[in-house]
Amino acid sequence: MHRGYHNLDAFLSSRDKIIISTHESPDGDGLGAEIAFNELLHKLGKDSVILNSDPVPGKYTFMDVDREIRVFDPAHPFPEESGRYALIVLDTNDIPNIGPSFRHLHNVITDMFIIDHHEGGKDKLESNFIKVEASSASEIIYSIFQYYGLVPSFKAAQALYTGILFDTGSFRYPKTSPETFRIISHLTELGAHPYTIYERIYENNELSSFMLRAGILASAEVHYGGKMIIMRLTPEMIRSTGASFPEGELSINLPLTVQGVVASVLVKQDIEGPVKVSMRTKGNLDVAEIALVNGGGGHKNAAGYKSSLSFDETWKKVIQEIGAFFEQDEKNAPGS
Ligand SMILES: [Mn+2]
Repeated sequence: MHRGYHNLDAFLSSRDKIIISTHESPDGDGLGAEIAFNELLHKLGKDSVILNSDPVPGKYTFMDVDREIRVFDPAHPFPEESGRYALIVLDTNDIPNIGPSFRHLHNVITDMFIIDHHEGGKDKLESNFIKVEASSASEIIYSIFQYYGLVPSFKAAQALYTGILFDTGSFRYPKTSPETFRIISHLTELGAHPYTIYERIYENNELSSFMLRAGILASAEVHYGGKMIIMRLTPEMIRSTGASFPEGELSINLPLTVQGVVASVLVKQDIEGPVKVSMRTKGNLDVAEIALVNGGGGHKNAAGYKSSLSFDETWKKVIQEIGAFFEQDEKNAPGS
């Protein structure tokens, strides 16, 4: 059995007040895992609350049936006496990635535990619950229900289904396993409705979001003989369309649908905040290394980091960094 179960059990055994959080710009997996985990903690008799740095994007509000996801507000600390709470972080092990709420909380919380499926947390494996083979944080949360002999309610089943659907790219990405389908089968039996959830997430876009994506796609530049496509998401694009930053971030997946493209890069910046780089690849092109060197994290085929350079400098640098991999690849190719 994965050591994460014992670690979590030991952590929970001496803590009754818990804040649950996830990364900033929360996605279907982070949010789904939070809603289900909050239910699980309540079933275990804990006093738990969900507190995020950013609001729930509109298309995910259907999951938050009881409006239990709170957004951090520096003027109104929540929960009161947050200093008596432990923090459990879901779907990231890159702690600054939790965002503004953490800069407040880390001074007051008693301690912290991580439940995650991303790479890059090697120093945290021993004492947390990090399972990089899992398709999603939601898949891990489902397994924790099983560990405690608990059954998710309809609300939690729908949240976990959404998390797994999102993080597997609708059951297509490499970590989609037979176990993923067993879990999905059970969640469907518990009432999660595949078409309803699909419609909510993928056929529910605002026109502003569509126009933002149109702008991002129009910014595409092709490099290295068609092996890489790089695009931009700028504060100006967000302002002029009225769409939100997370809605633009999803565009990164489109270049990989093109024949021969093995690397997709999105250089992005919200109206406020740092320049960020997201990278998606196919095959052996390991972008987790590039992310780690730059202080970020992620998986071999999906990683990112925050840049300390300007937008244009970051753009040039990441093109070179990806190019270095192609050069290395050619050197290693047989017969050369
Ligand atoms: Mn995830």
